[in-house]
Amino acid sequence: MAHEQPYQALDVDTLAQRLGEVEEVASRVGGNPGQWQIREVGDGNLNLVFIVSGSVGSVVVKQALPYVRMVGESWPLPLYRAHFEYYALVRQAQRAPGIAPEVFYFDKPQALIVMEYLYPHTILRRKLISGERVTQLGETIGEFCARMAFRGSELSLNSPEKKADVGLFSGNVAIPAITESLVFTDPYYGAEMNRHTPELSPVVDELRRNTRLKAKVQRLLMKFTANTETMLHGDLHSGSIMATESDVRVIDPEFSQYGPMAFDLGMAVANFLMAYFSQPAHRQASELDEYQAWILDVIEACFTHFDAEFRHLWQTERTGILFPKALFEAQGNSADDACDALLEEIRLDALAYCGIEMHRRVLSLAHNADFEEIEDTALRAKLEARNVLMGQTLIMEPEAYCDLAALAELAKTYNQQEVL
Ligand code: SR1
Ligand code: MG
Repeated sequence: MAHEQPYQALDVDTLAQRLGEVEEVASRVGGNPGQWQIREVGDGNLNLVFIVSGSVGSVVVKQALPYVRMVGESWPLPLYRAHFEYYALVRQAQRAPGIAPEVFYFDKPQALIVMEYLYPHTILRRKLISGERVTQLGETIGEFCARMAFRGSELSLNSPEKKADVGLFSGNVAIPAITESLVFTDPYYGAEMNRHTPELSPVVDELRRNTRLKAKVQRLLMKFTANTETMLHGDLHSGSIMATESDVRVIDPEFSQYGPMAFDLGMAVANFLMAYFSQPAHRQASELDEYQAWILDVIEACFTHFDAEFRHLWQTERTGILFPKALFEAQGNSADDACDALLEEIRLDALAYCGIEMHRRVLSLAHNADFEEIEDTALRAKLEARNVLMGQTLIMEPEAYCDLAALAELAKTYNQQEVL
């Protein structure tokens, strides 16, 4: 059996033989494993991903590699990250049912997870680059973030259970370290693995001279490292979302950790904004305005549905030690103002995390295809500059853009700005 063997990376030639006897896999794929069609489709930064198809159906097999795939063996990365991805998938299924792929089989020593093949879903980032619309995109992501934020916190969970889970996830030390450096620190100085579009240099140099900005980002990093409010997805970019025209799913929670409630929301919105700013390179003038307006609607829906779902859960599922009903409703006091104040704080932090994610995707190691696929580097730099400057504004003065109309206006203003 595969799980009794020492770790070995799978490949298209060995997968059927190694997983063909695993009942949970064989029954879902069907037929003779020797005749399974197997494709390696991993285009992410870290892992192997196979689609395995047979006479009954298809599954996805995801296996961690003991190093960072996009860099190579010179950057080792512990296999145990797959355990945490599995734990996160199980918790997502409980806390926000129907969004994460269903897990069929997990093999800890092999660091592999066999899960639902999402079809005909495709990666959201590709859809946004090619100008497709997805119904209920912002609504679904906003609700997902709210459910995960609320139900993974001590607003809802019982305290011993939540504290034990924080203890469990604190074993995942390698993965947060990547976020701490690549997201929060490297963009703001000439770190070794950084790269950016050469023509963007004047904007980058100025950004890196902004000491107040760096200090603000480090304060947010303090919050990120010290605050274990809820279980995060941890890497909620548009490559971690798959969709059809009308169905939205969230994949790849291997960067999961306990952290601030605002983080996933901010990261998702940043990726919508990067899609927005990159559009002039991907759309004909005739469809550009309408498509960009749609992306701004997605962002608004994401925030408003986060708030609406969070308020709903506040009313209906507030069973933890935080803001107990005994202290409010049972005393004849409404807890609504307390909820509003918390939501305002979450939005402020989400806007600042959003700004940081907008920076790291053009200044640090792992870039977004939205900008990266723009071949004309002068045009790419011009669009990236708008994105970088809006990110800076969001980090420096998030209070000015809590109002969603003001946020949309800010994006439109930068979208018109000739920076380079
Ligand atoms: C070395 S890993 C680089 C990035 O890929 C993942 O998707 C995360 O976003 C991480 O920061
Ligand atoms: Mg990923």
